[in-house]
Amino acid sequence: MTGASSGIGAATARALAREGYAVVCAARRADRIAALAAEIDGTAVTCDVTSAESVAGLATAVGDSLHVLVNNAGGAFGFEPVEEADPEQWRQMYDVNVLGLLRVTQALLPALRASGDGLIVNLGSTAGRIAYEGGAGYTAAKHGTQVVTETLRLELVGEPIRISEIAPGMVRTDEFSLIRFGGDQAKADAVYAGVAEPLVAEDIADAIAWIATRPSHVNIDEMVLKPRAQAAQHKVHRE
Ligand code: 8X3
Repeated sequence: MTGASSGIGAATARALAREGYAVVCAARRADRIAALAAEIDGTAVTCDVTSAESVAGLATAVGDSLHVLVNNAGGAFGFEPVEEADPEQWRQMYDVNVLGLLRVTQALLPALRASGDGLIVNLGSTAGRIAYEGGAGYTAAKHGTQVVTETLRLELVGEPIRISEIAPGMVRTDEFSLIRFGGDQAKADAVYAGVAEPLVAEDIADAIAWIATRPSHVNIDEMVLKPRAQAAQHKVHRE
């Protein structure tokens, strides 16, 4: 479970623990994952998915066999139109959302294979299905997440590994929008303004736990989740 220190990652770690999994909580913030691991009787591994060395340490900690990999670490940085976008922010988004997934998947595939019944769940987004103004760097990265997931399913067919993508729409978490807007709380809050019930991290965790607990021959290719108030990316009911 990468990105386990907050939001969807932490909620999914809890949901999988409730299903009986021994969860390895991986993230950069050691104090947070230590507390989470203690709470769910899991293991904390400090890991930055943008570092090959750090990911190698995660693979060592995971060991020879792994049933479920959730590639959750990711995020959006910036909201500028293409004309003004910062290439460095785009590089960082590709690094964490796509290359991070690549590094972790490469490192853990042998253990998933060795388990005889592996599952990879990649956290995509509705941003991997559409375009929206100000979102090009993030949508490009999340389209990458989707395509890598599809490619992996083609390349690993015949092996005992299922591959799924979860694509959430509007999910209110403590950090996603705050990070995107560089810590500007007012801008982050405006994303959810008037929306009675955005999805919460537990809704996504619930879906991932459901995917993980289907019988081994059932591959949920992709699941798009949006709150009832969000009919489409730009079509959000606000009261
Ligand atoms: C988050 C969904 O709408 O901010 O992945 O792109 S959105």
